[in-house]
Amino acid sequence: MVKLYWSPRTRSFTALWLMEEAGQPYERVLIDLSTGAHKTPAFLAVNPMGKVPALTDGDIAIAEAAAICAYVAERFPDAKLAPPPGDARRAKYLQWLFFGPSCIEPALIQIFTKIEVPSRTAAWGSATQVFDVLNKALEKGPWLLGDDFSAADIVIGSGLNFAIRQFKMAPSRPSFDRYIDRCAARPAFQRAEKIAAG
Ligand SMILES: N[C@@H](CCC(=O)N[C@@H](CS)C(=O)NCC(=O)O)C(=O)O
Repeated sequence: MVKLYWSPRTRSFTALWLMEEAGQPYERVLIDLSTGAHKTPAFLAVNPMGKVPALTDGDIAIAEAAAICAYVAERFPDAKLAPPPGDARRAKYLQWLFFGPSCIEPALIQIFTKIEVPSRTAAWGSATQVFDVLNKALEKGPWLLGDDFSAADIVIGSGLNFAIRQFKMAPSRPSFDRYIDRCAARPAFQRAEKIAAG
């Protein structure tokens, strides 16, 4: 059975929401970050970074929230969380899946630390560019792939919910508000919130 290693009020929410969308039985293993449980040899064997979320599936171990999304979407194809290989929508699906960790995360760090990086050398361009591109992609909706919800929405939706709605790290925009509302209206998102709240 799939085991999800998680901790409340962390990026684990992405994986929790994902598993609730997948609709498959899974075991949750609560990692108490205050005790250092994530730095023990047993947990480092699951994720050498010593961070949550992480997931095991029998002998397979995987970490990094977006990679976990890609893995689970392929592991449980009936959940229809990813366009299958060969489907024309798959290119955009992969692009948005990677956009979270590759562009949104560093853009937020840039805002937080106020570091100046030339946009031509920064992999994410600039925070303004990241949020402008996202705004354009989300204006139409309802999802990043149009009518089809996918694991890319879990990565981007939980990232925006965390950074913009919960922690107000970046200014919101009407398209972001509507998108986060749509994500938050999903029953799986609400179940994940209840679990995370304890
Ligand atoms: N790149 C990782 C980041 C995971 C991460 O930063 N997890 C934090 C909580 S949000 C963590 O486990 N921090 C504990 C620590 O590093 O001691 C991902 O996307 O999954």
